[in-house]
Amino acid sequence: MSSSINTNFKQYLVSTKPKGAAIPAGLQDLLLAVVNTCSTLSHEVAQGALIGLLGSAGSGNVQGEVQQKLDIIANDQLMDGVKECKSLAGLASEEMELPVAVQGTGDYLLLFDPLDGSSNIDVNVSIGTIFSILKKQDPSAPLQTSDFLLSGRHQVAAGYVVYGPQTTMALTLGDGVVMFTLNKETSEFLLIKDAVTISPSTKEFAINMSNMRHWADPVRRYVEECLAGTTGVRDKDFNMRWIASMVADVHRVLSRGGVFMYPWDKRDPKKAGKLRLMYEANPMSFLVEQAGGASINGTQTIMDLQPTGLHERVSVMLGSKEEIERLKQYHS
Ligand code: AHM
Ligand code: MG
Repeated sequence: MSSSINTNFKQYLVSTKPKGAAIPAGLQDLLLAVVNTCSTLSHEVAQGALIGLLGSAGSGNVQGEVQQKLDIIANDQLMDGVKECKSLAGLASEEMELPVAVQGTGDYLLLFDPLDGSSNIDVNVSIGTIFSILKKQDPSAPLQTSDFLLSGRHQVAAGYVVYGPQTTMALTLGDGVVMFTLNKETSEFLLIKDAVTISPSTKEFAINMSNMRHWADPVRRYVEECLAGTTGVRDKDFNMRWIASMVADVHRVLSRGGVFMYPWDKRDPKKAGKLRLMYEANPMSFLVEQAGGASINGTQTIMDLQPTGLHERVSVMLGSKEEIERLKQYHS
């Protein structure tokens, strides 16, 4: 990749050659449609109460979670923004029970969490959109749910847009990670970082500590050792952060290293975790791996998991490689 800082997103798509090959025109179209929609969403998120966007929608989604107005608005806008894309065969969203066929004969499948960090919308804390793109194995066959059930290794692109003090996108096309920031005056995403890398070691971790009593022993051991700092086996003091928007927590990990965990816990032993494999864990794992980090569910690499359902949940531990290796060792 050889794009210069301030290249806009469209210029980047045309000029970059991941693994030496130009990005197929159909994939460029789809990425542009997603990113243009996120630009519109960013302007709306910034208006919040002024345009009546805050508060609950009074409905629930397929996961039994209460939907916020913005969850539904973001979902509808993303569907609308990509529906004319000729290269898109179908899409699936965290907010909808079933996938939707789009052109029927396109090559690509789009999965998204339209508005990640829903609990932060009304308190003006960073939220975001996460997306993952797969190649449909048989473009001519009618769309089925099973078309989407491919491991994370099949992703051809993944990214997120975080709506924070700045609106910033991280993207991978399988050859490193780049970041763009939205110029709100021109509505253009401009390249700000090429070759994003996560340092292998860190002194920062992120987990919802209020769940501590429910954790499995390896997670408890890991966090207790971090908390012991220089008085314990780690012999260094750790800092803790928890934004409760995966998109913002992972953005911090990509920006300055760290570990992010939302592990399986004992509250509901049958539930694999809180986060969704297809809409959250896979795209974030692709970004993290491409930036030199690692991502596991405790014992297995997330991107190697064979999905069994569109809305499947998974235990997630991702970030700086040395820490993830340590967590894996504690689980073995
Ligand atoms: P959402 O997609 O409904 O917003 O839920 C996922 C979010 C993640 O962004 C975040 O890591 C987690 O839920 C926060 O959970 P908690 O409220 O337990 O801290
Ligand atoms: Mg989410």
